[in-house]
Amino acid sequence: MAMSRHDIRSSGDNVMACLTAPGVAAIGVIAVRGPQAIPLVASHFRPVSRKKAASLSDGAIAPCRPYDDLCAHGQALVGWFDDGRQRDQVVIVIRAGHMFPVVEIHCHGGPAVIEWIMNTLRTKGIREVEIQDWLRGTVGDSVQRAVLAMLPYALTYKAAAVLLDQFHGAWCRCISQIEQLLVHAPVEARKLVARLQNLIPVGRHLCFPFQVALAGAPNAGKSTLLNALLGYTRAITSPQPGTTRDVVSADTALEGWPIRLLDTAGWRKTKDALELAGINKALKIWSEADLVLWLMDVSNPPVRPPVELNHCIFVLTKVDLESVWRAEEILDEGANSVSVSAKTGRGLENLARMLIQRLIPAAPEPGEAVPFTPGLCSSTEELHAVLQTANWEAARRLVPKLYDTGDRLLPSETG
Ligand SMILES: Nc1nc2c(ncn2[C@@H]2O[C@H](COP(=O)(O)OP(=O)(O)O)[C@@H](O)[C@H]2O)c(=O)[nH]1
Ligand SMILES: [Mg+2]
Repeated sequence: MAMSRHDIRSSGDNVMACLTAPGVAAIGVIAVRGPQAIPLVASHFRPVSRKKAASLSDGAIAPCRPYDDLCAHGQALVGWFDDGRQRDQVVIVIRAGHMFPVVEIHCHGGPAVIEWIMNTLRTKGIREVEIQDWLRGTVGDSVQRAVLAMLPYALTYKAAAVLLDQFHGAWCRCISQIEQLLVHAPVEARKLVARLQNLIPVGRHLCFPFQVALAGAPNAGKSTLLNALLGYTRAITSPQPGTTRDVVSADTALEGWPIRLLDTAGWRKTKDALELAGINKALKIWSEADLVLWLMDVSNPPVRPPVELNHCIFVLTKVDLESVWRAEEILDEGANSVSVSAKTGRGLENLARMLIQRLIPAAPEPGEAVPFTPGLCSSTEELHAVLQTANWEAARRLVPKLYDTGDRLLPSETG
């Protein structure tokens, strides 16, 4: 049972957390922290003598002086975790922590060994805590803590790079600059906050993909385009059936940003109950998506969307076939459109580029500050709105909120 956040902060308890993900793995890491962490772990640790460390496979056990050894901070010690009946080869690493030292037990992975070691430590009164609470006790800087909690969920290398930039100070430097500018040059501060505001779409999709719905009449070419886009990006993750049998989703990356493609039911006027259910589901997905690709088959009479779509690109499909209509006759002037053939691949690169431009009008530069948690995104929006009214005093009062990453760090789907 994990402790509540309140407990870990208010007490000098001995606590532990498994730092590695549950599941099958060669190595697992259990970390213990607290005033008694070293002697409690030491009571189950049998080190290999330094002389014999080279011949670890002998199973040699050194005369036991583990406590002294463990007290030599910063060391890695090779030996066994031993409960008197069973033992596992481990490496113990001691690191200086925030207030208390941290003892890491690097053991064999997989749920069984980890659970056995953690159970043994539980009998010593060491209590398990959630990873976020663990970080609260070991990493002093709240922005760095938030990054560490999110990093395992980063969906692409670019997303991870953005998070690491914030870990290395990009966010805090930017906020302190805004703070200073608000005193001497508030108009400049407003420009910086406007830039942060533009980066919110990126910040909201580091651990959660942009949702792009494929929509249009039956036979418009939706499923074929989905496959072509996945093939084009060469990053197929297995398409999974959605909650209804007519929504298929697949995750991919376009230009390094995480994208979820949603293939929705073909739209047409119908009285068939089953088909209507699929269409109603599709309508909901279109309204919630970050972007809808409305597909129109150029080789058949055009079918326009039945509802107003806020974020939409018109995709003229099957352009390898003879067209029976022309875009300028059908689409409003200024409508975003692109012609593709999923069969020949023509236009796919253009479509991918246009799609990313629409989703991410502003991409961060390396090392740039990005509001990277839901809390920081909403505080940025709030500050941006106040700065638009030129109320500098109110803006100054809001700045401390931009150091608070908030508690909810991940969208519920991944969290
Ligand atoms: N010539 C040609 N045929 C296509 C293209 N894209 C799809 N099709 C064909 O159009 C039909 C319907 O495609 P499909 O992707 O199943 O449409 P959906 O109902 O919108 O998912 C299939 O026979 C596809 O092979 C294309 O770019 N060129
Ligand atoms: Mg289909």
